[in-house]
Amino acid sequence: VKSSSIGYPRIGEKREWKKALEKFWKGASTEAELLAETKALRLDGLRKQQEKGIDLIPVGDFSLYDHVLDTSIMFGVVPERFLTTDEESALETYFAVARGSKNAIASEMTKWFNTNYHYIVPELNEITPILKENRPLAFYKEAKEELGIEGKPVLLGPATFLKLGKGYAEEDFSILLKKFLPLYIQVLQELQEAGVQWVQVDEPIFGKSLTKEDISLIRQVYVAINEAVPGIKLILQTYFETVDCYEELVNFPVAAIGLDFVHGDTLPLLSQYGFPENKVLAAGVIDGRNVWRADLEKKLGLLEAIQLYVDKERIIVQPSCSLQHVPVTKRSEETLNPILQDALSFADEKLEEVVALVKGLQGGEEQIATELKASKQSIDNLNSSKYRQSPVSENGAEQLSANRSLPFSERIIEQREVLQLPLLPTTTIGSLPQTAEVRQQRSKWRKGDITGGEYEQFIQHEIKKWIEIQEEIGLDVLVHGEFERTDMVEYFGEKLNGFEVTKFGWVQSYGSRCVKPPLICGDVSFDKPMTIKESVYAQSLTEKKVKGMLTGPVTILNWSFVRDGIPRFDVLNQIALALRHEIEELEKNNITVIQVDEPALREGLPLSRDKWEDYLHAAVYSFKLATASVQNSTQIHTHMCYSDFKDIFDAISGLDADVISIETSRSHGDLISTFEANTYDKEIGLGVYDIHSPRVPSKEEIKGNIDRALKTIPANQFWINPDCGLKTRQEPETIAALQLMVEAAKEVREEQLVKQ
Ligand code: THG
Ligand code: ZN
Repeated sequence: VKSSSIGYPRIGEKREWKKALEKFWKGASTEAELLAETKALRLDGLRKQQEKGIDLIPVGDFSLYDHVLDTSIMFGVVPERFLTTDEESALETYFAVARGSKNAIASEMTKWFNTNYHYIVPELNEITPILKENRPLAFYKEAKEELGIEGKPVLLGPATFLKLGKGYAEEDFSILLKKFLPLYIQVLQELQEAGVQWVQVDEPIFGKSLTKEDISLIRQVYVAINEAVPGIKLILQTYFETVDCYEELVNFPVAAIGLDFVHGDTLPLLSQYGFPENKVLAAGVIDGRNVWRADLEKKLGLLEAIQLYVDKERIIVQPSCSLQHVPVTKRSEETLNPILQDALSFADEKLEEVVALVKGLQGGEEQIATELKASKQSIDNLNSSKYRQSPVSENGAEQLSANRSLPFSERIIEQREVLQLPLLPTTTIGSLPQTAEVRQQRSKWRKGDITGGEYEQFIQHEIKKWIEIQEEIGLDVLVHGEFERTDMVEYFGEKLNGFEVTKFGWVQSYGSRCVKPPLICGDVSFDKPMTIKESVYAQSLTEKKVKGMLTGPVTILNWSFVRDGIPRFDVLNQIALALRHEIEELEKNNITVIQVDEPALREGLPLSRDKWEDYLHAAVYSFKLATASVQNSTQIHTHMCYSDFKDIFDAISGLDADVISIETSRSHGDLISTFEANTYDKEIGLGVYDIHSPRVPSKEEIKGNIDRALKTIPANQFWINPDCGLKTRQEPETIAALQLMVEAAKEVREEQLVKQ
C-alpha cells in the first residue's frame, strides 16, 4: 500500500501566495522576488507532505495563476492578440493572458467542473502547438535537488485539456488530439529519461458523460503513449464524480487508474465489473472537497471492501481530488470552538488521515487504534454539540406552501399597481463599489480600533451617499449597496444559526482571489434579522423603492462547506426556511421588492446528467420555499451570473421569480437565442453593459444592447440593469456608466411609447 497526494494548495497558510502575486502586479516587487517567494511557498508545501510520510508527492501541481493556463503556455497556446513586439518576459505574457494587458483583453475564465475554482479557457483555434518547456520535468528536478523528493509529476491530460478549451468544432477533437499527442509523448519521454517512475495524468473529464467515439479516441491516445513511453508508470487520474465508462477506462493501457470513492457510487462498479489484475488502483477515499474529519473506521472499512477486488499491494490511498479545494491547515483556527476545530480536517490534516489509513491497512486496525479513537470521538462530540441540538424538522417545511398564492399573470397586475414603475424600469444588481475606505473601516472595527457604533455610522453614511447618487442618476428601483457585507455568502454565514466562519480558511477562487466558505456545522435556522436595519434605513431616505437583498439558499449551500451525515437537500431546505423568515421580516418592515440572488445555481449542477433532475428539483423547491410566503403585491427578484441557461431554462422559469436579471456580457447573442427558443412569461433584465472591466460603455452601445434584446423580449417585460454587481468597480466609472444607462433607457422608452 502506498500513500499519495493528488495536489496541494498553492496559496500558503496565510495567503502568502496571493500577497506575493499582488505585490508583483502592483510593481512593488521584481520578477526575481516573486519567483523566490513563490518557490519558498512551493517547497514548504512539498516539505510538509514529505514530513507527513506521503509516498507519492505531486510536483508540477503548483501554479502562479492556474494549472490549465500553465498547460496552454507549456504547449505554446497563446492567442495571437497577446503576441507583442514589446519586450515582454514569458511571465508577463502569462499574466497578460490571465488578466488582460493594455493591448488585449484577457482570455475567458470559467468554472473548473463543479467547484468554485475558475480556470483560464484555452483558445484552440488554428493553433500549432509546440513544447515550450517541460514544466513537470523542471518541478521534478527542483523537488529532487532541493529536498531529495522523488516526486510524482502531475500533468493535465490531453482529453480534459482539449475538452475544456474552445475555438474548435466538436468533430475536430480527434485532429487536436493528434496534434498534442507527440508533445505529451515528448514530455513523458524526457521524464522517463530523468528517472521519473510515477506520473499522474489528470483526466477529470471522465466524470462527465463521454460519447463512445470520444472514449475510443482517448483510448488510442493512451495506447500510443504506452507504446512510446513504456518505462513510465502512468496514473490515469479521475475525480469529482464516479466514471460512467468504468469498464472501458479500467482497461486503458496504463499502470494505474485513480478513482473518486467519495463522490458517486464507485465501489459497486468494482463488484460489478472487477478490477484488472495487472493494474494499480489509486483510491480517493478521503474527501478532497470538504473539510470534515474522516470517520477513519468507515474509511478503513471502505478500503477493506476495495481489497476484495484489488490486492493490498496494488492499492494507493489518497484524497478524492487535489487538496487545492480545501484550506491549508486547521491549526491556524485557534479561536474556533474547540469541538468544531477538532472535527475539521483541512489539507494538512487530510494527508495525515491518508497516512493513518495506509498504516491501518498494512498493519491492521491495532496499528492506528489512537487515530481511530480520536476520529470517532471528534465526530461524536460534534454530533452531540450545541450545533446539532435543534434540528429543524422536515415536516415543518412540508406544511408550508412553496407556491405563491396567485400565478404570475395575476399577481403582476397587483405589483404594477403598487410599484407604478415606468416602461423599461432601471435598476442595479445590488452591490455598489466597495472602496478601499469601506474595507479599511471594516477591518478597523474587526480589530477593535473603532466601535460597532462608529462602524455602523460609517455604513449609514455610505448608504445615504449612494441613495442620493442613485436618485440623482434617475434610477427607478434603488439598492442600499451592501457596504456592510464582505462576501455575499460569508455575511449570512456569520448571522445564521448552524454556521461558523473561520479566520484563515481560504481557498483559491481565481488567480490570486480567494474565498472563505463558511462552515455549515449544525442545524441551520434563523437567529436574528440579518438585513433589515440597512434596508429600512435606506428606504427611509427615499420615495423610490429600495430592494431588499438576500443570497439564495442554493448559493449559500454551494459556496459553503456543508456538514456530512445528513442529505444536502435537507440542509438546503433549512437554509430556505431561515431565509423565508428574513423575507417575512423585510416585508413586515415595508420592504416589498426583494431580491434573492442565485448566482451559483447553474454551477451546482451535478457532473453526471442522471443527477440533474433531482438537483434542479431541490434547487427550485428551496428557492420557492424561501420566497413563496410574500403578498402578491410584493415583488421577488433574482439574479444569476452568466451560465449556460439552455440546460436549465425550465428550472429558471420554475423559480417563479417575478423578475430575473441575468449576466450576459460574455455571450449576449447566445442568451437571447435561448429566450427566443423558449417563451419566458415573467419579467427579465438582461445586463445591458459589462461591469467586469473599468471601461465606461457608450450610450449607443447600451442602446444597441437594449434594442437587440427587445427584438425578442416584449418591452413591458424588460428591465434595464448592468450585468452583475458593482462591488469590484470604482466609484467614478460606476456613476458615469449608470448615468449613460439611464439616459439610454429614457431614449428607448420614448421610442417605444411612440410605437405603442
Ligand atoms: N462569493 C463566493 N464565491 C464566489 C463568488 C463570491 N464564487 C464565484 C465568484 N464570486 C468568484 N469571484 C470572486 C470575486 C472576488 C473575490 C473572490 C471571488 C475576492 N476575494 C478577496 C480576495 O481574494 O482578495 C477576499 C475577500 C475579501 O477580502 O473581501 O475579491 O462572490 N463565496
Ligand atoms: Zn452576477
